Amino acid sequence: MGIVDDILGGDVRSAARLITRIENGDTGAYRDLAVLFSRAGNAHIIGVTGPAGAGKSTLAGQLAVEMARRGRRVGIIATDPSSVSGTGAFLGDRVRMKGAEEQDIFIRSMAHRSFPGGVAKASAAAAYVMEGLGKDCIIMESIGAGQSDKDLFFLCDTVITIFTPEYGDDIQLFKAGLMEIGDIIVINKSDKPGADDAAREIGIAADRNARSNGWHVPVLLSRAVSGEGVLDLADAVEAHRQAVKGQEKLASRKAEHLEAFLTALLKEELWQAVSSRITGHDVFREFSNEVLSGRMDPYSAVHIILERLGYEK
Ligand SMILES: Nc1nc2c(ncn2[C@@H]2O[C@H](COP(=O)(O)OP(=O)(O)OP(=O)(O)O)[C@@H](O)[C@H]2O)c(=O)[nH]1
Ligand SMILES: [Mg+2]
Repeated sequence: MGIVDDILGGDVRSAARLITRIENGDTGAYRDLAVLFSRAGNAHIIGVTGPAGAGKSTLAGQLAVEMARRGRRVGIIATDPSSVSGTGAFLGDRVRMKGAEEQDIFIRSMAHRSFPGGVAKASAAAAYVMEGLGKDCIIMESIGAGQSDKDLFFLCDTVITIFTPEYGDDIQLFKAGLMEIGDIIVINKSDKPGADDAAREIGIAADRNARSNGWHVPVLLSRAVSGEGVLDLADAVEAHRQAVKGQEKLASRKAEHLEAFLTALLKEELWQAVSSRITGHDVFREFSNEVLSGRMDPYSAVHIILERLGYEK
């Protein structure tokens, strides 16, 4: 039996192995991925974003357990800002604390490596593999990079944006960027002072950002460490899924997202393919010396390097 059959049969180790191969850029694994992709598309993909330390992992873990209690088969894809990846031990510990083992939650952490959207290049692939494994609810935690997280919507049907009462006016722009993509907004750490004020203020801003699809963005309070607010969050997640499910626009939205993801992936692969060739080239060294010695500006240098190497526009 091939690895795809093993995965479709529910073999967790085969799933983990295929994800690792894709993460390592093993193109030999793409044939297997293609089979899983052709069967995927029905799982509910939930993105979790928000500033560093807002409680994304804690809340994702709590939500995962609650969704599993409601009968969903849950997977979690966490994004690790460092370059090492693995089984998501840290997040895993949190979810395990909640007794996730008997809920059969599949957890995977991926190295970010600056891919757009605050997730990893192989995160989408991991979702296809998890769906093959039988997961119908996949929670994806982004690194919360701010503006670039707008791209998270590529991959997700429902995006949860988490804030805490600790964020003041100085990050309005950052907040606005993250708010725009949130289908559900959560003010976590509601045990801290100012939570009600933050919820009110963000609620007003959310009303201003009303969606064209008629979905009203709820602003919820939570205390992820104790699990308070998680039931309401799970209700909101289910309500959002129902709200967008029946819409004609859904198919075109999915197509639009997939095309945006395709472009992001192409950009990434193109850069990987040419960057080492460029930076290792004599021409690069020659003109980088020109810039470092102050004889040429960086704009002219890049223009000439690309021209010399045949990449001119
Ligand atoms: N007081 C309080 N602390 C919380 C709450 N939720 C999470 N924390 C704590 O906040 C810290 C960060 O939580 P994480 O879940 O790791 O946050 P994160 O957003 O995933 O962090 P990064 O992935 O590192 O950006 C941990 O020490 C949590 O225990 C809460 O509701 N109240
Ligand atoms: Mg985290």
